[in-house]
Amino acid sequence: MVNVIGLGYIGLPTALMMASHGVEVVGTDYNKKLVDTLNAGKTTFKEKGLDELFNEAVKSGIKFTTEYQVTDTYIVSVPTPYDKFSKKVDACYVVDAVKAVMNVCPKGATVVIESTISPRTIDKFVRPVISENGFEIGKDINLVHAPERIIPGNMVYELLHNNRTIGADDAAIGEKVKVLYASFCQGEIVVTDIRTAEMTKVVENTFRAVNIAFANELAKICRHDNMDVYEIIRICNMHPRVNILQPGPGVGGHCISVDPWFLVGDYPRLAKVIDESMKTNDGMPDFVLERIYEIMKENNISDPGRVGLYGLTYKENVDDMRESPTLQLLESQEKHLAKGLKVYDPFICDDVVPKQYHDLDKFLEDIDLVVIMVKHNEIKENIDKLNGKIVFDTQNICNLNGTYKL
Ligand code: SAJ
Repeated sequence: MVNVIGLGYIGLPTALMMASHGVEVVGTDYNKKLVDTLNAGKTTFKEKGLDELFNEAVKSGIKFTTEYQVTDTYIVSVPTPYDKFSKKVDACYVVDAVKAVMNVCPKGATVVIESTISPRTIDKFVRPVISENGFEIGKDINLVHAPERIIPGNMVYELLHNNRTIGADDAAIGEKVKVLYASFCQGEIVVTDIRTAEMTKVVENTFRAVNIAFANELAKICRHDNMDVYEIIRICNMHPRVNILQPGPGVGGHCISVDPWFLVGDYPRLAKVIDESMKTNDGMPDFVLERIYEIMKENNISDPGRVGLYGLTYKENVDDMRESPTLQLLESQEKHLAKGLKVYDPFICDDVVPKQYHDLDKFLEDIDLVVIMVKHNEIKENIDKLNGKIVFDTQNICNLNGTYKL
């Protein structure tokens, strides 16, 4: 039986996927409310295909509990936030989970860490916990790092099809864990050592952060001299060895906006390009805010209440607001200008969106300037409703005449 610890954005789909492929799975989370919701037959976040997968897993007998199980395999998928000051990974949740596992696990158990961690986190924080509990690593407890790679919005497909990395001290244990993941994963599964696995995960997200920063910097350069960044990128990308990403209002989520800081925190004198890239991306919400002020001025809008931000999530078609550029912009706005920008997001129904704006038409009625922050399908399908509005499109999806771009 596999005990999956942490039933969040990664742990839940992983547990469901294994269960629906014939693995006996018990999911454990210390959040009783979350466990109760799952036991009541409901998923805890919106994701394409997740409800169907959930139903299959339940049929196959998956169980959810707050208790850690006595078993031979544990998969730890708890959050790893970073410390905003030191820029280093905060492994406290991983450490707590491994401590709790040590209290119940029998000798011979394998502990797989799925959470994203920076290189050496296992050496510095996880190995000591195991030793302190009187276990000998490699003899009593086997340690593995199997970082996840799935993208919110397409998690179910990517869980099935992405290649994966498994880092283990002992290749034979790596191969054993590979068989477990191969129960559902159709991609190639590479077995390597733990430090390499730790590093590859962070490097993958850093690669993307640096490339997004490059696109964002181009957007700023082009704005400064009135050039069309999108057309320039489109043409450059026709070169066989050039593939520039798209500029945007900032980088959100818990991965690309976070993981690269681990490298800056650990190697401050070496990670220069990464440091600058992260600062560039972090500066984008302020850049957008400045553009909003310029556009307001140009159009004689003095009341921020006549300006509406479309989209609160960190990217399109998900309900996840973590580190979202819109939230960063709103925070910044509160510092610089009177509050008052209106917000709307079809995926967000809590108090962040005033009740009257649970509907796109009502939101649009009350504003003159629409700022497209997120390219949800909803807005793409309703672009003609923006006719007659002043539009600032940070996502390059609106071709109405006079649309302002980044
Ligand atoms: N973004 C841009 N321009 C682009 C692409 C993205 O501004 O051209 C922005 C998005 O709007 C968003 C942010 O970047 O705010 C990140 O979005 P994303 O879709 O690129 O990635 P995440 O954070 O949802 O998921 C990433 C993925 N990593 C990589 O693509 C290397 C995913 O595979 C990882 O599993 C995930 O991080 C993770 O958990 O580490």
